[in-house]
Amino acid sequence: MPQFPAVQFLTSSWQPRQFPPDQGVEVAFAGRSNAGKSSALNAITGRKDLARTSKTPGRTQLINFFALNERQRLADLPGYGFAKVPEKMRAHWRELMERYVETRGSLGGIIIVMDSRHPLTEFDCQMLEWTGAQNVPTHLLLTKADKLSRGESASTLKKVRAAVGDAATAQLFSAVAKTGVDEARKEILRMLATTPARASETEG
Ligand SMILES: Nc1nc2c(ncn2[C@@H]2O[C@H](COP(=O)(O)OP(=O)(O)O)[C@@H](O)[C@H]2O)c(=O)[nH]1
Ligand SMILES: [Mg+2]
Repeated sequence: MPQFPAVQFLTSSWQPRQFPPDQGVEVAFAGRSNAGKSSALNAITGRKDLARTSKTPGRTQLINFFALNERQRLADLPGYGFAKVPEKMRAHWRELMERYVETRGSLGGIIIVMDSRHPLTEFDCQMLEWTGAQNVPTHLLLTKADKLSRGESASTLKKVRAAVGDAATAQLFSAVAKTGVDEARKEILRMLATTPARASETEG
């Protein structure tokens, strides 16, 4: 399995003006709370505790940025879909995410992490709407695939691919069984090697 380049924590941002400079290229991870986003990030980067896994979802409303080098970053977007969170926090989440996807010129792609047993929730579809509207390349990780039989996971992948069409690519993944890690790394590195379509507008 090829190694992923070493990543370093950069900063946490509660609002857009705290984001690191909008230069180079960034790949962001999104996902409903508890989908397995932190576990996926850790498996992909090969770091046990890069992103904290949690049993109390929806507490963090920050975007965490990690640097691979001076030009390439990963962003861990706050989880969404938390039923017990106050409306005020939900509104903050919505505004932060929408602003991020709409204005981040260095955004080279988004990975949407979904529990393969419950794919394409309302929140995933909202993300797909934002990335589609901004033409941000989108890749879906159907994680916790170890919880499904081979047949079930194959049919889930087929259904999800049919549902999203050209809007996103999709793959099966498991942080526990470490399946799909190579495929995910390749996709992320491919996104990080691009020049985001909107980058030229913000960079000299
Ligand atoms: N079986 C299985 N459990 C997983 C997998 N990924 C995450 N989990 C579990 O799902 C729960 C939520 O995971 P976490 O990574 O914190 O999700 P996040 O809220 O999306 O960041 C935790 O109990 C994890 O141990 C996986 O691939 N397989
Ligand atoms: Mg998490």
